[in-house]
Amino acid sequence: MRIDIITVLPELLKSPFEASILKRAIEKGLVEVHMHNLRDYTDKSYNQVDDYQFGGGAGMVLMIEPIDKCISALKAERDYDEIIYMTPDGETLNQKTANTLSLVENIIILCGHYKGVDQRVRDAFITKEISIGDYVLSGGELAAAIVCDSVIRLIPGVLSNETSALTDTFQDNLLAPPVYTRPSEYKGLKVPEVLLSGNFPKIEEWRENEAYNRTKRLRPDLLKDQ
Ligand code: 6GU
Repeated sequence: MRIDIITVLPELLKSPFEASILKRAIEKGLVEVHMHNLRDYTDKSYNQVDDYQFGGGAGMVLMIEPIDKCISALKAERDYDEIIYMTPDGETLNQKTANTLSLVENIIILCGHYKGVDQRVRDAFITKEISIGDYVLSGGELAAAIVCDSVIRLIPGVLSNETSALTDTFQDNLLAPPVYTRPSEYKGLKVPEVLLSGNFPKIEEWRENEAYNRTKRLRPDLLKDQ
């Protein structure tokens, strides 16, 4: 998979790709992530990429021309499955979207900033608009990093234990069951007996039960979605 991220703040998007699972996925060649600074695609003085909005109102708007130049340059090199715009009024990211995106070859992610982008960018170039929740961030960069993390870890071969993504919270619309590690007793706090029993069918049954009960208690809305 190849991900091209268009941003006015590439420095905000460095560190998430320089540690742990995302770093390893890149090193293994399972994903390529390329940052494009929008300011490299403007001919205006002071590398201007934004301007006041028509009709008046507070806040700057990212202009269509540099975005068009950047997207066109990328599209001239390869086909893209999705051109995503990060925006608080997009569809809320969930596990299903992450699963779907993990199966495609090439995506562009455009990060909004200030008041966002000229609406004509959204109308003419964007195929999918994603939000990460009902609150406002100062830009789409951190949200883009979250989309990348949720997608890249699902690419086959990225997680060392291939089955571990299958038991994540939200797969099958269930929260994950509780997990424990050594010691089996700490200051009187005990690990559930069944997990120490070695009876694997019984352990599986216990986990399914716990996952269901936890979901019912903490996120009953997930059970209604089925
Ligand atoms: Cl994608 N962008 C911004 N600026 N704020 C957000 C968001 C995105 N998702 C939730 N809040």
